[in-house]
Amino acid sequence: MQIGLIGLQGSGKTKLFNTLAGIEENPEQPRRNEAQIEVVKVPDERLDKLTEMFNPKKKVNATIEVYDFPGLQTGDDGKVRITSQFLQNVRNNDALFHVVRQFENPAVPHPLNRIDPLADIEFLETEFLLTDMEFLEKHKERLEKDIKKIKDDNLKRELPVIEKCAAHLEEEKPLRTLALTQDELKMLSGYQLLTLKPMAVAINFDESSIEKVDEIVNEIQTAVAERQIKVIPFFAEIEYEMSQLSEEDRAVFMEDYGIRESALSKILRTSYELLGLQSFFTVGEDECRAWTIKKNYTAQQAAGVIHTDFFNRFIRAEVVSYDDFVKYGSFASCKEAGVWRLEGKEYIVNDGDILNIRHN
Ligand SMILES: Nc1nc2c(ncn2[C@@H]2O[C@H](COP(=O)(O)OP(=O)(O)O)[C@@H](O)[C@H]2O)c(=O)[nH]1
Ligand SMILES: [Mg+2]
Repeated sequence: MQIGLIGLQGSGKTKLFNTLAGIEENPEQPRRNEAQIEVVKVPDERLDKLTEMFNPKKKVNATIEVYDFPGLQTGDDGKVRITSQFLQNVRNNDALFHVVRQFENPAVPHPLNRIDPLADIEFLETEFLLTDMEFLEKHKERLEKDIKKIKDDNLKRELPVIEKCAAHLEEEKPLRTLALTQDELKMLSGYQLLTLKPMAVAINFDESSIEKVDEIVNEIQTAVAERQIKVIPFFAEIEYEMSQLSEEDRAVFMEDYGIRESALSKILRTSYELLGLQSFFTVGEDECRAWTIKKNYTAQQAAGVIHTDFFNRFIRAEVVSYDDFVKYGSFASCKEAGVWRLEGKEYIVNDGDILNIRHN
């Protein structure tokens, strides 16, 4: 899974990125303005508990790739430019986090000289909408020409889908709010349409506005709920300082500031929510490991995430839920209690299932 931090320059993306990745900033080094990627471990208390119970040689957390992209800047005309490089960057991500600025910092001017998160959100949403419209218009023309030239049923089937998307955008609605079938989504998947991407907004507050956080977040969430954008607050500067502390000191620090959940935890939780993801576990003396899958995955599909061979040679899955396992303490006790199950390939995996795949 791949998520990208995007937004205007100076909104706090790199600060957030460094916090998520646990990178220590070097004040001597000038800030770079290029894309960076870091593989971030997904913290998981259930995996920690299983590791404690099995004492394996290795613990392997699920991971997520986080991208920090260069911020959008104003050109000579004073307008912010969406560059082709930016669009290229954005297209490869599964979900986007638009970092917008609520903090005041005269030393770092906002590219449009305003502190107005909603206006910043509208700005990028409009740009995305226009980009998709333009793409679909051109694509439709091409499609219509091709349909005349070659008789291809797939092309013919695609045309009404493209038209439906274009009509939705005409109403100024992002494509993520359009009801599309699995089939239709598959047709569109190659085009990497921007407004089809799951989107969250992360509002960067400073310590002086901690009391206003709930009010501002509620207001903005209400304004963008219709567009299926999820809004989360965070505190780039404070949380960066925190990320450099020991775990104990961090807890005290969070308490002092009244921060209930770290930026990392919020970003991950939101990503799982937006993308419809969940975890399952594999356990043993060698390794305890968390895996990320889509919510409706079957046991066979989950097996395929571990290894393609497990998908191809799948026989059955041994299944115990995490809660049952912790309650009974071992596979033997789970069997005795009747909560250990053998499931076939169509079994829909639940969040927190412990799986052992039988294959030939
Ligand atoms: N006061 C304050 N400054 C911040 C905050 N977040 C970022 N900054 C500063 O704003 C500048 C730009 O931040 P950066 O993360 O590089 O922004 P980016 O362009 O979005 O990557 C840096 O000097 C940060 O220290 C914040 O929450 N409060
Ligand atoms: Mg940056």
